[in-house]
Amino acid sequence: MARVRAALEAAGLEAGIVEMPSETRTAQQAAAAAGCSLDQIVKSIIFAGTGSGRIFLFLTAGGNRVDPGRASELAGEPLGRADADLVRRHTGFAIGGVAPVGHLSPVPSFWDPRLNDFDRVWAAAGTPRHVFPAAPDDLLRLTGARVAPFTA
Ligand code: 5CA
Repeated sequence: MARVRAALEAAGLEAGIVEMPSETRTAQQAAAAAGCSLDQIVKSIIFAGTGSGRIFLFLTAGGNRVDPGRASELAGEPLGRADADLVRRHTGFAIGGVAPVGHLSPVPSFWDPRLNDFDRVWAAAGTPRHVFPAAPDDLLRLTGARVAPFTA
């Protein structure tokens, strides 16, 4: 959570990280806790190159799913879902709390345009209980993600 706060503050964004009284491990739980629609939750889904082991971050609206074929095309190599160990090693976060920012090292990222349909979205802040709100454009800029459709 400290790395997420630092990343937000370094970008001049208000780090409005909220600890929820219930778990926010899934997008459904996060939406219920934040009182927003499912698609307003930014899922941070990590895929890895099946050969290279390189990782990629897909910032996905809560109700959408990453299409592995489209994701692989964007990455330029075949991708598969990263396992829990790989996710933790690269991001420093455990699945269920992976944040869009504050990773241990920079990761090439892609942005689901569905997220731009909202004034405000919510993302995990590094734990399965902490989330933060942001304007989609602010978060998009901060992640440096490429806007591209990659959902099924
Ligand atoms: N805190 C919530 C809302 S932001 C959250 O992190 N949601 S999430 O969608 O970004 O992260 C949970 C996702 O992790 C699940 O949708 C699932 O796609 C993925 N996941 C869950 N278990 C595993 C696993 N064992 N290996 C790889 N990915 C997993």
